[in-house]
Amino acid sequence: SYFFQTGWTGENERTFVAVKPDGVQRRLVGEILRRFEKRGFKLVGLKLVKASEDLLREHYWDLRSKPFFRGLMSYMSSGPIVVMVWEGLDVVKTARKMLGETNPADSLPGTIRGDFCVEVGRNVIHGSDSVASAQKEISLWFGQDELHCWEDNSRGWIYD
Ligand code: IDP
Ligand code: MG
Repeated sequence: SYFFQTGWTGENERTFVAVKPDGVQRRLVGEILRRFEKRGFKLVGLKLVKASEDLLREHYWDLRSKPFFRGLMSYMSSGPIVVMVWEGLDVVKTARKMLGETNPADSLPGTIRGDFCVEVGRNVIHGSDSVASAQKEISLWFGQDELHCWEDNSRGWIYD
């Protein structure tokens, strides 16, 4: 079906992850990619971008009335970010677990935020919070031609 081909369900669920400017500066891109790869998720989109204010405002639209919104905009536009799309079973929920809590102080060791940062305003990574947000964010940050379907040769060793 159309729904299945465009992939938002089962093994074809997708999520949007971004290494924020501090994560790029602190050379965490490889480490973060490695964690998602080794977990068994499939990389279907990846690029380094300098986000425009318009794009960031759209991305964080739900937070527009928060007191930290201006600071968040300047933080997120302070340097390039690495945006990626990962695919796999329950990837939205699992990615959020891998990231840790919004506030690094509440994030357990072993999570990305729990291992690599200390303050909420410099929490190194973004991950979609729901399948609906993931759909919105992927279409905001990626063109269709930038998302790649490929046959996973280790699929049978990752999925029963
Ligand atoms: P999330 O990134 O874990 O989904 P959200 O509540 O959606 O958390 O907030 C988006 C981003 O806004 C956070 O990742 C963080 O960078 C920033 N942020 C959230 N709360 C605060 C705050 O209290 N002070 C400063 N920045 C914040
Ligand atoms: Mg969020």
